[in-house]
Amino acid sequence: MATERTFSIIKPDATRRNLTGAVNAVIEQAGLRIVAQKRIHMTQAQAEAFYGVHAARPFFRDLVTFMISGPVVVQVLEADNAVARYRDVMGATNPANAEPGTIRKLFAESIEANSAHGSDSLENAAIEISYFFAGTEIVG
Ligand code: IDP
Ligand code: MG
Repeated sequence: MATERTFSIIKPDATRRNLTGAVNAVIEQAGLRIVAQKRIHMTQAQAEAFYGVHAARPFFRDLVTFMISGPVVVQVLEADNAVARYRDVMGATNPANAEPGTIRKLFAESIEANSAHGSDSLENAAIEISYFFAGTEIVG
C-alpha cells in the first residue's frame, strides 16, 4: 500500500472543549503520523472557499458560521492508505451512525459540530493541504 497524506481539521466544537490532545491520541493510536499541525482561526472567506463544494446545500451558511465560531487545528496526516484510514478513524458524518471508538462517536456534539474533517479523496487531500500549508511546513 502506498504512503499517502490526508488533510484534517479539528473543528471548533472540539477545540472549545479542550479536546485537541484527545483527538490527536485517537489519530496517533490508529497509526497516522501528524506531520504538520497549526491552530488557526479561519476567516469567513477561507471557510466559504474550503466548503465551496457544499455552497448549494441547505446547511452551508450554518456550517460556515460554525467553522469560524472558534479556533481550529489544521493538520497533515501521513500513513499507508491515509485518506481511507482517516475516514474510518473519524467515523460517519452523523455521530449517531458512527462506529464505537471513532472520533465522531467519542466526541461529536451533532451532525454539524462533529469534531473532525478529513479529505474524501487523494486528489482533494492534495488540494486541501496546499490551501493551508506550505511544503516547508510539512515534516515527514
Ligand atoms: P464529511 O465531513 O463526513 O465528509 P460532508 O458531507 O462532506 O461530510 O459535509 C461536510 C460537513 O458539513 C460535515 O462534516 C458537517 O460538519 C456538515 N454537515 C453535513 N451534513 C450536514 C447536515 O445535514 N446538517 C448540518 N451539517 C451538516
Ligand atoms: Mg466531506
